[in-house]
Amino acid sequence: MTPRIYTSSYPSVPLLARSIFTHLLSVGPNSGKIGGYPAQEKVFVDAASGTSITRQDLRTLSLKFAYGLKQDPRIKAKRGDVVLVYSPNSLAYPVYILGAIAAGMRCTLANNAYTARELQHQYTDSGATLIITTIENLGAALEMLTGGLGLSQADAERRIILSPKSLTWASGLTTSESKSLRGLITFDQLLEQGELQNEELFDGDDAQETALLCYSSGTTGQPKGVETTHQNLTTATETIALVLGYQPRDRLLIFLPFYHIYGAVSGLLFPIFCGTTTVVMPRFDLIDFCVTVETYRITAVLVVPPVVLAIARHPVIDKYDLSSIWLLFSSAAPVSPTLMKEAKQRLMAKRKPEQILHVTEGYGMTECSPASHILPLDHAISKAGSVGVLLPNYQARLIVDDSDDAVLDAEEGKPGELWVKGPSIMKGYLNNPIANKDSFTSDRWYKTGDVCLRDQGGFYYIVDRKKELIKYKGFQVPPAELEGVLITHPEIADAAAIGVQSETEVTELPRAYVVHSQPSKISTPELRKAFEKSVANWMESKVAKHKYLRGGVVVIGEVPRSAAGKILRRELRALAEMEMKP
Ligand code: 4UV
Repeated sequence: MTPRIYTSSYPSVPLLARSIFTHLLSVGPNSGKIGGYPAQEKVFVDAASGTSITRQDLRTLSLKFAYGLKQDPRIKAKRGDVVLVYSPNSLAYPVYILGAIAAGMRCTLANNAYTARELQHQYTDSGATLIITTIENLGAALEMLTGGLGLSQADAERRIILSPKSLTWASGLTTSESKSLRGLITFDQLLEQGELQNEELFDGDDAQETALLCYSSGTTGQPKGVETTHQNLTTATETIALVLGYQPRDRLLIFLPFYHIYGAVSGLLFPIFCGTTTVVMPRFDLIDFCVTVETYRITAVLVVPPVVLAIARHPVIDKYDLSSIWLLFSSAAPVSPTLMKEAKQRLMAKRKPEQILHVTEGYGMTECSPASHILPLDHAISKAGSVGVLLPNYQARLIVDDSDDAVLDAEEGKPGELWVKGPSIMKGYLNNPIANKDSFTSDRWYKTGDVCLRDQGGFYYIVDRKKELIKYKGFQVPPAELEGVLITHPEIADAAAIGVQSETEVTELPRAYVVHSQPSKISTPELRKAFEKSVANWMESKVAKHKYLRGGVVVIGEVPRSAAGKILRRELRALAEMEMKP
């Protein structure tokens, strides 16, 4: 059968053979400009303190950091070495990424809420040899290196770069802490040693070299290292710019975490490419969000669906002047067209009708660095509910059956699993030939695990998720990871996790079904309830907050499995639906 291949209707962008550092921060022939924009303009601003760094600062600090990484005798970074960033958003975060990349290193970005156990998986799997962390996360990092990996305290300290407490770049250690943690390398020490010269920069044919290693569970299993190359990133900036360019005069607000691909690319790298000033918050808080929009006259915001809900319906919104926003972009999880329209109406209520406001959506995944589809601004109303059209250079197929050798494409207008192909799709999962074989066809189609419809105009609609993933407020919660933790509970014999829809928030909630190892111990409803509650509490000591079992824990007699032992999640979803009916 001839495959039914859909191609982006945008002209293709040329593929570049340069590093993402050069792409964003090269000094132009017209001195005074960096990356094509005035060097002295602010590029990142800390929302709370108002401190900022200019494009020139960002370049200089990154080159100094790169030099320190390469030259410091305690590190001597070599090309391809992996550094793990374990930090909340800050003005220093772009310097970590761009400095490490300028030194030819790969950056793996970890959730700063990870427990030592979760961190250990990413640290060992990525092959990291260094951790950049903050004083708040230092304890978990040291616990992972000493308790988890069994290193001596001195060895553990040598693997940590302590990030600055503030933009004075000092570490924030008290005198006594400095004395007891003598082995730590501090960020400010690395900045003092010199500056990497232009010609030393990693570049040229190395465009296929891995730059970022974010973690994603893909369609199944544990989180895997996604090898995002320099060319993936340079292409992503060029293609997104054609559909959703922010303007140099924009002030973008970012509270999305920089460790997730959405924050890392759309919130950190892409704005540098667009000449935008980005105002950085460490996390979302509705009041802080409103105050920041008002204070900085924010013009563009990247959000996830629960924030669209808050904007649409929370009473506090009326107390603030949010009229500076012209772009509200939602992604990372489904959002209904009704809610998008409500958010728009709410924001328009206090404005003149002629004022421009676009409320639109994009779709993608860590593996696409990050987007494959964006809903163009001029269709945001007429096609509300669609995740948009294919970005430049992308191709798509919708597959109804690939169980045998013969792959069957859906008929026009019918749903199928979305397969995508394009130059911003990851090189592959790090050191994971089995996952790569399962996720890519031999001719490089990537199987997204999302079920999609395409209308005649080329607009795509996500209608279902075939893969195992649970999404809590846009964060990945891999069921296999929850199950792996649950079965280490002394009284749990088997476990399965699914996502259930929250009734009050626009998000899925992780829910676990567990089998008690001695059912006679929970023979009354009271004992069973107490056990379920204790399991939910126990999980809170094991996993990061977004993985808490907010959707509940339910004891069952047996986890439904196929003959091959695969958990039958559809059956559990049907069960949950019945259980949760009012
Ligand atoms: O791997 P991940 O956590 O990645 C993301 C990335 C989101 C994007 C998308 C477009 C951008 O421009 C951008 O900057 C960031 O979320 O999770 C990938 C899975 O999340 C679901 C879907 O199941 C993906 O496979 N998902 C992502 N976007 C949407 C979505 C959406 N708009 N509607 C429904 N599901």
